[in-house]
Amino acid sequence: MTPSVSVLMGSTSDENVMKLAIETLRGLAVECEMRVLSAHRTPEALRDYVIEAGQRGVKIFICGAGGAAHLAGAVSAITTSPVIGVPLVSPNSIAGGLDALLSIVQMPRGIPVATVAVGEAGAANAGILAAEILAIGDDELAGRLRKLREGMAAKVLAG
Ligand code: RP5
Repeated sequence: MTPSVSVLMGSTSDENVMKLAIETLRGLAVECEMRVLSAHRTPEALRDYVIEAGQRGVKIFICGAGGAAHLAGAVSAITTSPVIGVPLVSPNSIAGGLDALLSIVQMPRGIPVATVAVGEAGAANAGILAAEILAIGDDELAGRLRKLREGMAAKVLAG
């Protein structure tokens, strides 16, 4: 079965955080695939992959990158599928990932990237957001998302 979601990251050094997006998607029974591809180190391979993945049936791209984080914007330039950007803290980050946050969130008009929080919360939320987009046409997935929310509420109320 073709995965519905592709989880991309600019470097293997991003994997520790981006695996949270994958774990979140798997927890919701959403098929996904993962690739390490860089907008600046492997631009041709990135373009080939995004086109080929779309042809295979991948519907949403989650992109995590740090520093001058242009992976999500580059992917959004190639596809009209929804792109979710996760700003990461890289070894050369300034201001705790503010550099990546601004790079990802400040896309020029016309080429959108849905930007989530910096780091682990953002990676997990990217998985949930991708599932929520898919759940528009999938009642069973919508039910699993409701259960996830109910579990969170129960934890809070249990103190
Ligand atoms: C970005 O540069 C990557 O997404 C990573 O967050 C950062 C550092 O990459 P490495 O130098 O660790 O490969 O492109």
